[in-house]
Amino acid sequence: MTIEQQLQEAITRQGTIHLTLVDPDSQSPEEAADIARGATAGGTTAILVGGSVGVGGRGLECTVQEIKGSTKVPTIIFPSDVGSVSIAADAIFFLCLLNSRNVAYLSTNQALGAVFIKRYGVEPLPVAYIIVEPGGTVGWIGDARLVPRNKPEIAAAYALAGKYMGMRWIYLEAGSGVSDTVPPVMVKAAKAAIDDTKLIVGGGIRTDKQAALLAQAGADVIVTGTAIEEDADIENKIASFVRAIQH
Ligand code: 1GP
Repeated sequence: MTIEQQLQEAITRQGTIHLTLVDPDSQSPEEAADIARGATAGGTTAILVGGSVGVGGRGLECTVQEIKGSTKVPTIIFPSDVGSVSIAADAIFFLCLLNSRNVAYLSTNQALGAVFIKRYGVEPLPVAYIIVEPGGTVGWIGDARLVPRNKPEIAAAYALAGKYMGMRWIYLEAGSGVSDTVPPVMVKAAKAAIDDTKLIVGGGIRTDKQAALLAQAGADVIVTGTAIEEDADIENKIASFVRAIQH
């Protein structure tokens, strides 16, 4: 079974699934492996590895290898550009940043990375990436024309465009560590537009309540990173997210 099929199946089983984001720039590879171990015990479905700044090279490869040695769930690259691709990973979010002004994030990095991931057998998952205010670091680096928080219909239009371009996953991103998540009403509008295409939501999710509201609004996948970095009891923190979003 492909990684994509595994995720799809987990969504069918659990309603909404949780993915844990590990930023290789935030800790040592061994500490990253501890996070992955705790997250797996807590019931996360996969580990995403990525970050906007300082990700690449040997540090990234070592982090992916340590994580892979510590968990049975898939390890998926969440890239910022072609430099953050690891050949040790199981799969990669093959992102197109739909609301970027910069062709590098629309197709150039993708062209440079495609040959590489084919050669090393990393499974690509086609993801339309849409950045919403406040957008955080990724909004700035990705040169995104941020979707205004009070314009759910714009997010829905981008989400539908992503679906019609053939992406099987649509990702609404508010930015890592930001103070406000994507508004639930925006998630609801995007999900209504794309029907059975899967919707991923991340950025600023710190509490079970926030995660539950986003799941109820239509998120198929909830991503958290910062909340886990900030909590000493990773297993329990993830377990409570997983409980909150199941339906
Ligand atoms: C993934 O960028 C997010 O979409 C992660 O955000 O670090 O705020 O959980 P947090």
